[in-house]
Amino acid sequence: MIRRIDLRSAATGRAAGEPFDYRTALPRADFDVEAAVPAVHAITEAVRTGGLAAIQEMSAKFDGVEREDVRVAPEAMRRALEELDPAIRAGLEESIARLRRTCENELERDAVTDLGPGARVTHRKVPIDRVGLYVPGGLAPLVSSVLMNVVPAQTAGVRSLALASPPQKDFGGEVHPTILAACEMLGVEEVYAVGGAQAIAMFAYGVGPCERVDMVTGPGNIYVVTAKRLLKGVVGIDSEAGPTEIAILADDTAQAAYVAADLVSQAEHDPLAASVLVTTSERLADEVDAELDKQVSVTKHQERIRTSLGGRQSATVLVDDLEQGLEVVNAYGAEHLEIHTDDAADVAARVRNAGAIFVGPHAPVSLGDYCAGSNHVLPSGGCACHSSGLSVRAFTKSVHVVDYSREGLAEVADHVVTLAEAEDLPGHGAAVRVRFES
Ligand code: HSO
Ligand code: ZN
Repeated sequence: MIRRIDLRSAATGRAAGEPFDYRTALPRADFDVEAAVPAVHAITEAVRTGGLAAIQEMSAKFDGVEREDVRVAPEAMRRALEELDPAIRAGLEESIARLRRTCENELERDAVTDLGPGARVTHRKVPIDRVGLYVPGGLAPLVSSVLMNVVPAQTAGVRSLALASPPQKDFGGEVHPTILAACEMLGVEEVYAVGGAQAIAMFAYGVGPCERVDMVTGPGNIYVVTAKRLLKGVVGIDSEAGPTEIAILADDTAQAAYVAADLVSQAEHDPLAASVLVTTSERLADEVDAELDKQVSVTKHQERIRTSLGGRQSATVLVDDLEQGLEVVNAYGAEHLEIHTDDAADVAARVRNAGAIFVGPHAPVSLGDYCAGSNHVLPSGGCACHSSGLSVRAFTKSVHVVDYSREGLAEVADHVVTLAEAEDLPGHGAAVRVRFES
């Protein structure tokens, strides 16, 4: 079901330490944002010029829903929470409580640096004023993504939060009730029944009842991701989250049944999802193959799981040793990386590139998806090599505050004048000198 790539030196003829292009050996799924640009540009432009009427037209066309008022009424939100299954509520509460604890602990203080008498620079942390959160719809709406966006935003101190999610035909044109219930639990009052690229444009331009936001966050399909790319600049964005990915680095101490279950768990999201096992053990690779056959045949979303595991983006990769395994996973930069090895914590400490790292046999990605206290909105498509997942920091910006007295300025005045002259910008130097002319 899953293809095998043998990168051991006996197979490649490559000596240890010789450079190798692991990124080419491990291709990503086709998630062609460029190809979606013309269609998405037409949508965002229609929203910019046509306003609310354009959004309503698109909801009718794409979601089969006609709504006069795109904002969800407070009664609908209250009702959704009243009718929420108590077990789901308990799960959401636990998830929120754990996330809050990690978020509060991650809050960064202002950094104050005294550089001499009367010379102080403060790196002040400031929450973003207004944020728009996008939550995808569909038959299984990702209610957990509401928490993953809202909790760090609230902890960061974001003053104004709006949320958009597609109107659901099956729920009378309303946003999915579980999403509404989660919003009500979290105190998010401004919710729009608007989906897709049109929701991102509504946030970016401020359309109809929705005032423009400063930043848009949250996952979405190719149209949502493309809209975020097109509108970046008009509005801030978190990351361009593509199809989900799991990589597992394992040696022969790993349990095949756990490894297979975790590969299946992320393949369940999307036919384009990537599941990659990197292992030093051929025996484990064979056992995982057998487990995958067994587990996939009894799982619910078999069709998309088979497509995902059988796709070019998924593979079992054989490596000589953990050294090479680490080279592979660092080059790949998976959204989620599990470590199933002896001394898993030591191995994990040597990983530089991953959206989130799950250490040992009892930290499956699905724990992180719901209840670990970590965030599940993570960089995919190799972006973990330069970007981070969502956290309090994503909802915070910083500003340098420069606070110098006459004495502090005097200390560096000559240097400023010299450097300004070196750049042939004498006006810059003069702006300092004028302060010392009697
Ligand atoms: N694994 C997904 C998040 C998610 N899983 C939501 C279940 N619900 C991307 O990190
Ligand atoms: Zn998941």
